Amino acid sequence: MKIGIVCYPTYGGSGIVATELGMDLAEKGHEVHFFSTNVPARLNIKLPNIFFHRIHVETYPLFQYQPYDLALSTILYEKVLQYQLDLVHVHYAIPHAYAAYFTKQMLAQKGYHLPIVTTLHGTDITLVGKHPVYKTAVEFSINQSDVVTSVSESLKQDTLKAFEITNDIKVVYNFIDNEQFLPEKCVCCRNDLAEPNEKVILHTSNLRKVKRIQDVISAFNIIQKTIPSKLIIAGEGPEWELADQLIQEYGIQDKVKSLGMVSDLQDVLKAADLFILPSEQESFGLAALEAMAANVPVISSNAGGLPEVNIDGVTGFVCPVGDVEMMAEKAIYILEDEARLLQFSTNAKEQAIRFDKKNILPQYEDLYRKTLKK
Ligand code: GMT
Repeated sequence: MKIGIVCYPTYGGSGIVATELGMDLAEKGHEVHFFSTNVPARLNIKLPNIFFHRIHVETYPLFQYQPYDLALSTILYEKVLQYQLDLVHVHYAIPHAYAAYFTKQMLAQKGYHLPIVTTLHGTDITLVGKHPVYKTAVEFSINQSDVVTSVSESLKQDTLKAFEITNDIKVVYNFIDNEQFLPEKCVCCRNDLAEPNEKVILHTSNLRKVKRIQDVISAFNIIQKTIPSKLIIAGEGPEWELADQLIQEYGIQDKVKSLGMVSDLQDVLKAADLFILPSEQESFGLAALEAMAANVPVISSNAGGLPEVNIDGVTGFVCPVGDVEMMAEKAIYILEDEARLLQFSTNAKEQAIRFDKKNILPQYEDLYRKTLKK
């Protein structure tokens, strides 16, 4: 098939999922055309079967906000015709599903049928999409898509609650390539991060408010009083200053290391003993799945789709949002006993294998094929 993929190029989860999906489809022999404002963070455009089309948004001083969706509709229209694409798969509804709908209409004028697949990723529904200023248009574009998928059952239910949906929503979980996570611990990296007798507790995110980075610090402050440990934070974002202030207040600056944006995240994951993700909202929690693929158990909140990924008492623990005492207590329970830690880490890996790309990719391919038959 010839598939167009529209995504944001940043380190956000939706861009990562779209990129990994596109590269895997290309490896399977499909022709994949990426549309984004920049080359997506993890995209290797040198790979065969991969094309990249930049969405160039022309700036004009009259506009306070530049019309990104018009630029996207236009380039989609041109490239679909030029390369005779079979379908377009948009990641993150806003405004991608809306722009794709207009491309579809423009192409229909030429007698060209373009199926649109829309994947809902989370904040396009739970934070931004249901806001009254966007709701009607988001609802319309979801209902006009030929196929709609959501990355968890929880997100599907949130979508059905927030909008009047007339379309079927298929749950297609996010996935991981377990082959990228070799079982050996990355010893060199681990030695850089902590002393041999210390445990490595990891948090990775874009440090936005929704990630509740203050809960990561507060839970770690309790944990480190019982378990010799280091907290490693990978990622950058607007809440870092607040987190840093809290670290100073607790006086734990020598036990916390911020790595900023990390390109070799797999090595850091492999060096970790425990992953912590206390988010306020999380439709899936791709970061938690990446940790599990590296044999790392997870302490998470119970927000959104996290309980579908992190199985309470098996791959880690699921705690109420904001309950840092419980998060610390469960973390200590896992870390204080080596045999227990090994059991949780084995369970985490088994769960990651259930979400392997081999199991998830064919689901997208089946959906694509069905759109072509419509
Ligand atoms: O909010 C983010 O972390 C980024 C956001 C995105 O759309 O780029 O992530 C969402 O999509 C990811 C991939 O499907 C999910 O794993 C994240 O849970 C989800 N984030 C939220 O729902 C807050």
